[in-house]
Amino acid sequence: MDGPERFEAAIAADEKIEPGDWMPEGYRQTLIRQIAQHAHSEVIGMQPEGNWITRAPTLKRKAILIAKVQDEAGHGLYLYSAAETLGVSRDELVRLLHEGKQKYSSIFNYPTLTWADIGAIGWLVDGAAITNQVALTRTSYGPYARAMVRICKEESFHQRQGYEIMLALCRGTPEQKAMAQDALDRYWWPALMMFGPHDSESVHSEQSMKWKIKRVSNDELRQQFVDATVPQAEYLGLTIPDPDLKWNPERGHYDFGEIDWDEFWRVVKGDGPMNRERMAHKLAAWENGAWVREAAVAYANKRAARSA
Ligand code: FAQ
Repeated sequence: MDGPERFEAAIAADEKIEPGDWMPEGYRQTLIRQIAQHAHSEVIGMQPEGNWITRAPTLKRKAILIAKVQDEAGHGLYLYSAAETLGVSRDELVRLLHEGKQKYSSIFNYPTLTWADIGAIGWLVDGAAITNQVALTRTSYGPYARAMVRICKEESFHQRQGYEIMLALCRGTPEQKAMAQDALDRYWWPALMMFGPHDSESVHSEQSMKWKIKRVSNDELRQQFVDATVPQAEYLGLTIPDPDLKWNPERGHYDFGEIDWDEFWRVVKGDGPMNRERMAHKLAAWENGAWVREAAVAYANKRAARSA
């Protein structure tokens, strides 16, 4: 079998495509785009939660939050490494992000106004991320699928710590419970937007599903997330801010209202509440860290020269 035939046979047989294998250029480019966007999301995603490290309510909460934020940096690194197996460098991907030519998830363009937002992010944002990423553990590209397995284990802990923050607030004073409700009110719809446009509007889905890069569609994943999350909100005694949310016994799923797609596209195109701040912070961190990168390269060169 030649390269293209072998590729098609491997996809049909649910086998993984590995870095040295022949692959269509479109497959490679789609993976680079998606994995890079995913990696950038993990890195930019450290900002909203990092905002609360100095103000976490107890030492224990602070230690947990620091560990979580560090995990997100680690996820970014696994993902950049997975992308590098496709023939791009991490520096190139970071440059594309900084020039606004690659994206990161819309969700990280919303502010974290109260401590309850840290609970809502763990519960809803990590919850949505896991729903998507569990499906991606079966993606056809080997290095991406393997990165997902490890990331999902960590996201699962993140989701639980967020839910536990919400539980503590909901069992606390009326003011604390109101804070939890307010965080849910602000984060519910942006969390649903994480799954991307409706399948009928999704540019890449059809081809990505054929290549088994995506295994479950945007709308199906969103539905899975809603179905899993509604009972969790009920257990907390919180109300999901959607008057159209209702169990549909015929479908065996919750029906839910329409996302504000104008808001979604505004945020994706750079005009969300925090887009400018997130990128400005990212660029400043990159510039301020230049001396560390230079020192690391100089050290590596010196060691290499010594051992030569
Ligand atoms: N935000 O044709 P589709 C995390 C873009 S989890 C921004 O449907 P596709 C963990 C899309 O790129 C978050 N842009 O695209 C964490 C495309 O534009 P393009 C990251 C979005 O790729 C938790 C256009 O719209 N997870 O970070 C969004 O087939 C807590 C048309 O869309 C992943 O990235 C959006 N929400 O499906 C970290 C998962 N949705 O590229 C810290 C992997 C769509 O042509 C704290 N990615 N767009 O210019 C995926 O599964 C897919 O890429 C989708 C989009 C489902 C996001």
